[in-house]
Amino acid sequence: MIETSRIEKRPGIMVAFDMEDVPSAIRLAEELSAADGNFAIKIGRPLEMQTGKEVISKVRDATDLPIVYDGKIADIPYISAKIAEIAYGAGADAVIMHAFVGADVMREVVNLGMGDVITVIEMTHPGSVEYLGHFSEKLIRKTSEIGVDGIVLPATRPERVSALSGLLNGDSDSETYIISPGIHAQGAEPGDAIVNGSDYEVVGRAIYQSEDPKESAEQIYRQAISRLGGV
Ligand code: FNU
Repeated sequence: MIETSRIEKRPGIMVAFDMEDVPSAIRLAEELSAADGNFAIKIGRPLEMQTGKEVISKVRDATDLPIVYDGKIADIPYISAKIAEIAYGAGADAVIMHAFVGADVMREVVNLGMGDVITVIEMTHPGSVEYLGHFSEKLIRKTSEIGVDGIVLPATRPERVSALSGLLNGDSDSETYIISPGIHAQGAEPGDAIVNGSDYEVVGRAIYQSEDPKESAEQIYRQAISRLGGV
């Protein structure tokens, strides 16, 4: 089945919705729809746990921006696909799952054909490379083979974004987009990942905890894009 991704492979900001207050999430979704820049929304577990899948539907009703459900799915194939199916059914365009759980789990979720699949290759925190660091190259090759739509690489380690995105982009036809958390609250600066080959920088606290989240999102977008030069 050929499906068109709603998440375009071009530089942008994916705003992490980890606030625990549903009305403020809906408000920010509405505001971001009118914001200047390329934005997507990522709904994390702290927000999801407030109401369950309904919050995905409520955000869906509030905006046309792409919505990613960040459940970091990591279970057996049947359960992983079930979680993904519920998230897509509620209105998510994409789900985030772990790659380390294995090719069988990734295939099961991809084969649903209900939306994008984004796999976590390497995380932003130091412990991510403590045990699994050596597997990132292997995981990228496997995800490319399976045909996932997007991957997660850490803005906190720009040199890894550069090296690992190079593996993906070695295949010049690659449509796989890269999303990179770690901006501000975890120490990276806007643009650190994008200049190294990432497409979306994921930003949570620096936006939703700021006084004017829409303005902060637009400002971070401008800062990241300006580092590409001449845009
Ligand atoms: P902020 N996130 C992350 N690191 O931070 N999905 C990863 O390696 C990863 C993620 C998410 O620090 C995290 O769950 F795979 O407040 C949170 O939603 O800007 C967001 O990215 C970062 O939030």
